[in-house]
Amino acid sequence: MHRIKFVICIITVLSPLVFAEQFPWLDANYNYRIKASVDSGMYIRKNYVLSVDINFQDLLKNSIDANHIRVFDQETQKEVPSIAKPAVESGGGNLIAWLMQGKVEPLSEKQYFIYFGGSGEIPEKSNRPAEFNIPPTRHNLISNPDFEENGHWLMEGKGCEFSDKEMHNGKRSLRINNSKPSENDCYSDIFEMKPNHSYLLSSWFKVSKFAANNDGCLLIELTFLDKNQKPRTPPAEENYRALLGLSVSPAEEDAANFLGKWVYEKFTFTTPEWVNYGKVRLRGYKFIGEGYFDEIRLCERMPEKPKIVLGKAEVRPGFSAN
Ligand SMILES: [Ca+2]
Repeated sequence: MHRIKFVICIITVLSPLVFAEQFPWLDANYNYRIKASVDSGMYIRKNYVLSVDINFQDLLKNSIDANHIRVFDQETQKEVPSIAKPAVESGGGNLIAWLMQGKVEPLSEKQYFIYFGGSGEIPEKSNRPAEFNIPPTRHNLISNPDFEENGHWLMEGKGCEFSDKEMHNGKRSLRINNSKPSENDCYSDIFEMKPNHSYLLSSWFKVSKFAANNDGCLLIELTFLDKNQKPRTPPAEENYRALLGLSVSPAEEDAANFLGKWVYEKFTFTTPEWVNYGKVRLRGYKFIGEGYFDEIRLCERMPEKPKIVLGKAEVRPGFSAN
């Protein structure tokens, strides 16, 4: 049995459609394709599972059948085992994973084409080896991160609640409505973390209104906790927390860029050696106004991985989308 490692590479493709050039169209059952150029990186890879996120909804202004997404190796001109499923981190779109078959030397380059948007009869997939299962989506440490259910968040202050007024996904988000700065807090459950590990924290934020004298931010404050689930603070420990926020200042000319819009922010960090647990607090730091949080993700990052660069989506010659 081969040992299979997984890699996630998140790339959003928003390029306009272009017409196919250079490489022949390997399968006329599909109307679109995207080239994926892979640099294998610093290690030998054996039957490595590569993956990318592609938001087909953004790309085609239309949803597609995930069963009709296939990956072809440009060199062998053969289809390789692949799977497609809804992406966990992208705020929509699909995660497409495929097998980089066999042994691939370090610093090798490979090219694949991801074909999609087929019409007519497309054969069922039959080439997936038994050990190629759906990659484990990176485990989100936050419980109820989309606020779709009740529980797992402790709210302090009347201006803090699950809300169906705004949502980035599902039907609800977390609303903080401060009539004075830093008025309301919302705390997650405590979760386990590993020391000396790299993590990615991300969230969607939305400010629907703020006071003219406001100069604060919507903030996710991740406090590291030790084996007794206790925090440390300066001066005992400088690296005692990680912060992710959306600055909300009327002094910034780009207020129009965030006001009334969902904004995605992310932050990577490494935990100190004493950390065994963590906890996040959602708040409007020095913030007066109404803000929302949704789709909070806190995931362990993967070790060194191949680089994948996606090309523009190409349209099959002779196919007209209209
Ligand atoms: Ca939600």
